[in-house]
Amino acid sequence: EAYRNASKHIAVMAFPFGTHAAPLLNLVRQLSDACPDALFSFLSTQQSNSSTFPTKLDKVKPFNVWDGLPEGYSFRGDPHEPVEYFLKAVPGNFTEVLEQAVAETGKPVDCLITDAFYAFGADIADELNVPWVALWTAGPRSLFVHANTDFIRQNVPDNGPQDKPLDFLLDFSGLRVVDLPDGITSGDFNATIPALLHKMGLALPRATAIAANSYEDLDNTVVNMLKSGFNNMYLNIGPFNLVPLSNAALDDSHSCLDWLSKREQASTVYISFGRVITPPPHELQALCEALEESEFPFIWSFRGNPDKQLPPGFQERTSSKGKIVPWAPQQKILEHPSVGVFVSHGGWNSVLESIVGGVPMILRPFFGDQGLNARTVEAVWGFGVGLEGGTLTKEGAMKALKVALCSEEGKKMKDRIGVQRELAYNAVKSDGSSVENFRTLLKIVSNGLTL
Ligand code: U2F
Repeated sequence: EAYRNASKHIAVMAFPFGTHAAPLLNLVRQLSDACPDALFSFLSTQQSNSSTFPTKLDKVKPFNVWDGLPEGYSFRGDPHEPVEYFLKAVPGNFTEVLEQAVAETGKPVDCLITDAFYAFGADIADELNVPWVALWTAGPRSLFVHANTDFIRQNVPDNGPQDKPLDFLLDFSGLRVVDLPDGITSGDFNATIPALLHKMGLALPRATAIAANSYEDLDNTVVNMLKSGFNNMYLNIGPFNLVPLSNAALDDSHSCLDWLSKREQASTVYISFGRVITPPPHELQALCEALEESEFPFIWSFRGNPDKQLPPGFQERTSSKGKIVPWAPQQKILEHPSVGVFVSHGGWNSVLESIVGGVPMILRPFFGDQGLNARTVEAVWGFGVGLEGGTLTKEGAMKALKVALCSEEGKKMKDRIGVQRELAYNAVKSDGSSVENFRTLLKIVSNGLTL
């Protein structure tokens, strides 16, 4: 019924893995609230839709696209495998269902919103003659290196030193070749994800607008370079963690907040390596030894089975000081006054949540943008510490914990992140830059404006 009275039909194509579809759906819900005469068709896999759609939404309708998995497929533990299959099925799986959505609604598409990963969004939007809006769910710096991959390759010699500074790029001199995502200057350029991101970088200048989960004052030089590369239509509309929280983000079924309230101010270590990563056994061992010996209280959101993967006896010996849980309300934890440091993989959402909580970081990056985020936090923004050699050792972890929790440098980090915290809050005030950028985005989406 709602469909018949709608004046606009906006199609949305989500990337159904990791922390991608949920922030896109949140954005769509905000756009829908601000533009009540529009209908949104949200295309993702059945699995992704069923976990991201909380309840039935009035003007946002989920459509399931094929996940690309061969018949009878069973997951064998490699998280990359379903992604590879899915990416073999795009864009055909999307365009097929898009036709269905148009037939069902009786309305042609007025605007296309996609995850920025989908370079094919440019072609589909061209064909339909509608604006293409892309959402980049990570930070500006990682987007910048994907948009400038060819230039970076020209400036980094093959097999050159990994510690070479990226000083041929403005405001990158604190970063090194080794901090770049795999597949920019090293690794297999033709592997699925590097090839996808390279294509994305080449296609994004064709987008009517690119929205991103950040704010103007964080990494301003890089933001300005992105704007000039993207026809001034690079729009920071974050941090998304300052908009209302999802149920998963509030899930405190293991009573972490209550536990934290019994700790002293800024005393506790929060540990999480994101939604997928468990560090290798020797690093888990090293971190456990560091925690046990340094005796700081800790909460650890652990992916995997702690009984099998942590050293024997560790949980019993630390039970008065530590709490290990399969899921934690991370944002709430980082905003809790008892938390003093965040041991993290450097995922973009974690960086933003640390900023909003005002908690300095210890970084152990693993893949993708994490190395870039980690090094930027440490060397450019100065509110976190890396680890010697880039991995967790007992001595390295103990040193980093002491720096963050009980040193002058730790206090300075806390001050610096406090400044960012304020800037982040300012960005989402009613006259803040992220809110203004959202209004610009809304005009494009609701009026079907093209460049
Ligand atoms: C991928 O990152 P992840 O999803 O692994 O990591 P984050 O970007 O840091 O996001 C993790 C989110 O999960 C939440 C946490 C973050 O919002 O608050 N969470 C929680 O609420 N409770 C828990 O116990 C554990 C996590 C990728 F690996 C990164 O490199 C990218 O930067 C990122 C964004 O594209 O996606």
